[in-house]
Amino acid sequence: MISKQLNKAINEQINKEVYSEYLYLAMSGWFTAQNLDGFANWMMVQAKEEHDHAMKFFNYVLERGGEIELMALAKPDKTFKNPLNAFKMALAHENFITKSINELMDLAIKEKDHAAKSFLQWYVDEQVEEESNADKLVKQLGMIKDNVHALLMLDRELAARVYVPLVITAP
Ligand code: OFO
Repeated sequence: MISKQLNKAINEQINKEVYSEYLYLAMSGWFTAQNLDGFANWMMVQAKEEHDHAMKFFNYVLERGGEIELMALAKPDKTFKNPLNAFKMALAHENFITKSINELMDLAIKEKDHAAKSFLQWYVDEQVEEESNADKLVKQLGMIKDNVHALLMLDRELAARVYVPLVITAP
């Protein structure tokens, strides 16, 4: 059984993951409005992955005999200065999520909850990829600057990203 403290912290993390979904959905909508459909696709795939991250936590809480308590969602921005600015925000957000996952892991270690540690390791590893993906795009957009041709080439590349659903064990 999961401790009350870890249960509460994971419920808060579910909110952060659903907010991530919300944020990337907002960015996807904005990119579509800018006629950058590849960027919009990348963000839409990201939003779906965030939903999976939330659901993986959701099922885990129930599997460990805990209680789900959903919290109010914050409102993400609806417009972004430019593509680089949007990806800088995405990277900053992923850095924040990594910190939050690490704090969950610290708590599981403190509580000697080995099952939670094993479960959380997936998120620790996932965050390496999350930060790296956003960081790469921040760097590429930094190189592109105002070069519209290069921006459209990157847009084509990002159109190829495909959503692969996460296999989540039901409680
Ligand atoms: Fe769930 O990893 Fe991004 O936020």
